[in-house]
Amino acid sequence: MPNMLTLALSKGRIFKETLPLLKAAGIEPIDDPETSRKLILDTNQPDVRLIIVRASDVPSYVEFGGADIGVAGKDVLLEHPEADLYEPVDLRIACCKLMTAGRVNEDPIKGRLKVATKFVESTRRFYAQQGQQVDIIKLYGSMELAPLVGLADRIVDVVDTGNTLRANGLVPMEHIAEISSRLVVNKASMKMKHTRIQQFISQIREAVKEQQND
Ligand code: PRT
Ligand code: MG
Repeated sequence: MPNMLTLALSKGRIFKETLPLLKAAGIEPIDDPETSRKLILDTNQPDVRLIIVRASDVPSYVEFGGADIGVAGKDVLLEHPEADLYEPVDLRIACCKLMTAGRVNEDPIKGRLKVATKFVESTRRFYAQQGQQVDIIKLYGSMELAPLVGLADRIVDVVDTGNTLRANGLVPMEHIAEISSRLVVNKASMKMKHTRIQQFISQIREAVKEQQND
């Protein structure tokens, strides 16, 4: 179908929180990705399908045309400042904060600060703005562990309730950025499927407004 719209979403909180917005735009998936093993989900609209990708892969799928549209956390987008994408709508979902954190009773830090994170780009930028030289250690998950075993002095991670930090004897320290999920759009798709995508964007914008008023 030449005017097919492919939407890239990640499982979990982004999928759950995007569903009501899609529904308001008249789009409902046929299968539930939490129970289905399918990576391509048909919807009630024959010209719209959803693809299920890793949260951090959404920008690549959309930039390089594997999907026309995607939903990505701002934390993920900040790691790809060079990505050639439109970012037309703040969906105001999956909200959290990008923060530094460290041990509750940390010893005085000697020498250069060691910071463990999967958000290398945002971390580099944050400490550069502070004029502080740091060593960044790239991790792919369970960052909270790093300060506990002496791999790093601090971590940079997204924080919602702060329960995960607390459970590991860590405290949030500096606030780096407010995070929410954004609609992202492939630039060529925006040209080629302009009418359909503009319609989708305005429906989603309306749905976001409605949700804010609730
Ligand atoms: O799992 P995968 O490696 O594929 O990717 P992911 O972990 O980035 O995906 P997912 O679905 O967990 O998160 C998708 C997006 O949700 C992120 O890119 C953020 O924009 C957003 N988001 C909002 C969050 C949180 N809130 C959040 N709390 N992402 C992760 N967390 C983590 C947090 O780091 C902690 O480990 O959830 C845990 C619970 O948080 P607390 O503070 O409530 O304890
Ligand atoms: Mg996860």
